[in-house]
Amino acid sequence: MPKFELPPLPYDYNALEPHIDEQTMRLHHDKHHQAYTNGLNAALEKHPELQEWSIERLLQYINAVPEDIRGAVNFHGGGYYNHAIFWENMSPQGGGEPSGTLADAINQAFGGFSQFKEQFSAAAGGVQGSGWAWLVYNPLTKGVQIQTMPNQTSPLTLGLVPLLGLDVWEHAYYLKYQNRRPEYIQAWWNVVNWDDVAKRYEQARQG
Ligand code: MN3
Repeated sequence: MPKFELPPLPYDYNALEPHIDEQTMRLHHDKHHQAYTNGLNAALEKHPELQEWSIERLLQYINAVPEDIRGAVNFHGGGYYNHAIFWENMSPQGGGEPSGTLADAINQAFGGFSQFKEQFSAAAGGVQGSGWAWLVYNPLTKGVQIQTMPNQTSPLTLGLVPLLGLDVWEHAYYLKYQNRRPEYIQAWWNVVNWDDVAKRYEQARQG
């Protein structure tokens, strides 16, 4: 019995059309996310003593993971966790702007939502090769910040709590947008599930 299982998409494969196309969602969830899940389980099979560890603990304490599987857990475990957040960060009823305490935190950090959107889009567009852009909560500053991460490495490995992630691997957009990553980024804002981001922010704030 594998420890981790592929979480189901919280909506239909075509639900994010036209912003994110059905074929991309099918491949991204059923093939890519499944592969990270399988890779994580395969790595953990070599170390049954880690069976009780949650995915958050594995990533937050990545340096405590045995060296022979550390790279695999960082990559596949990060991929498993990042994508689980990514699906929930989006909704067919998404878009618009955050409200409440999350909006306050964004305004405090960036001076306003439009400034945040601009800086986040630039950060995502600037990721070299494969990686992610994140809005994270920093427990040290008790504020939010933008953090880009290479490949599948999770912000948790830096002690940062992921709130909103944008996958800018080519597999996330190439079928529909080809080399036009900025178009994909602009379209993605239309499906951001701010309720989910706000929920993560409140949980992070409360430790
Ligand atoms: Mn991906």
